[in-house]
Amino acid sequence: MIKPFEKPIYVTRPFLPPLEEYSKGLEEIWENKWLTNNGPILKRFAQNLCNFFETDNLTIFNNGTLALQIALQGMGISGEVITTPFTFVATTHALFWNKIRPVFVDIEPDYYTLDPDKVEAAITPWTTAILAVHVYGYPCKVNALADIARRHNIKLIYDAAHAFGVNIGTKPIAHFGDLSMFSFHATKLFHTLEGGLLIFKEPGLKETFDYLKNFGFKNELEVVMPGTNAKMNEMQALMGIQMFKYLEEMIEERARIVELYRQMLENSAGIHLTPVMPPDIRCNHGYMTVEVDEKEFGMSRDRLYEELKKYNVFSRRYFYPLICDYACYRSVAVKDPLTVARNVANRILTLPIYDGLELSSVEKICDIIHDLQKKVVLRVVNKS
Ligand code: T4K
Repeated sequence: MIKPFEKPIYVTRPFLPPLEEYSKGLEEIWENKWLTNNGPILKRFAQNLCNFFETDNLTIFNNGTLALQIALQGMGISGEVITTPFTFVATTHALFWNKIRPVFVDIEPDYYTLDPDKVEAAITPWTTAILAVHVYGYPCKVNALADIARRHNIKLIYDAAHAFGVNIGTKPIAHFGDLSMFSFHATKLFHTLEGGLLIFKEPGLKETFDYLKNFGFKNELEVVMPGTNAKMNEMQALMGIQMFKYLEEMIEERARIVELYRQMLENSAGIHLTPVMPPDIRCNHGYMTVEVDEKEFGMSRDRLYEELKKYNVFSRRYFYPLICDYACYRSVAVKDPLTVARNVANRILTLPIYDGLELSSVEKICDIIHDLQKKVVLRVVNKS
């Protein structure tokens, strides 16, 4: 009989630097009395990001959603955009806020990213861009998508909210496509409490994005476009600077957690793991996903999700339902049957993974999953 965890085990917990370290950094803010509006700490954080991504073509925001909205607006994207229904709802909201029609197409079954064949089939004269998502930090099929975008002369935009620290070969994932958006929300591997980042190919976009995030101000007297307020403040930027120090360590710790989950779950009937990533991909292990096959496992994903709660384990069904099934998007016409996306959304479960999650807790979560399955099998045997 496995006892529930004494304290809740959430799907994620934010990493926090030692309190003394963050407090020390706060002293500078108290000294400066400069809290937001492109302060000195934000400028330093921006420089750190430029070094990390080896580009000057970036700008920082107060969250990823506004960053993506501003990206679409600043790039003049309009008409139809081909995108995935298997993502966090903010991806589609950013299109909606720009009065762009989302065209949902299916994903591929291994890593749940847009299926390039489906993308190509959905292009119409109104298509202006592809908005693909490196969901869970699993890279999209970047070469195939780039080829489609080039041949059809449309933009390729990545929602890379989950993909900070992911490399393809020797290149950071932001190197691919016309633009990438990263989220620095508290639930992300690399966070600034809340925050977002755009990295782009076209250097001229920086000025536009910087205007758009600061009300459109060019200087004290000139407003050159109807912008909004999407600026990051100094306390967020301070967190970002301090996160860099721990990034490698965090990714390594998560890799150990993923390895243990994989070892313990790989032979479990009805629990399907994503294939191991090709060796040229450097993962960030932001999420730990499994698919639950109801017939093989003996219990539905939803039931497993509920049963785990009884043990104080709070997994999540990222990303269920599909975006096109939310009330606010049901009126969007969807031509693709979305067969893979529907199947995955009904089976996917994201298990706890975060800095500080003990390996013994991971073992226990896997033991609970095995135990729940044994109980179902026993019940079936006893009935027959
Ligand atoms: N695109 C994609 C693909 C995204 O996934 C997201 C955000 C965006 C765009 C938009 O980026 P942002 O505008 O957020 O920068 C969470 C996050 O709020 C959201 O940022 C994230 N994706 C999404 C996948 O997950 P919820 O509603 O599931 O979060 P919540 O509050 O239920 O938190 C999950 C668990 O994390 C909690 O059970 C406990 C733990 N937690 C959470 C917070 C906020 C903590 O321990 N401490 C905390 O401060 O959406």
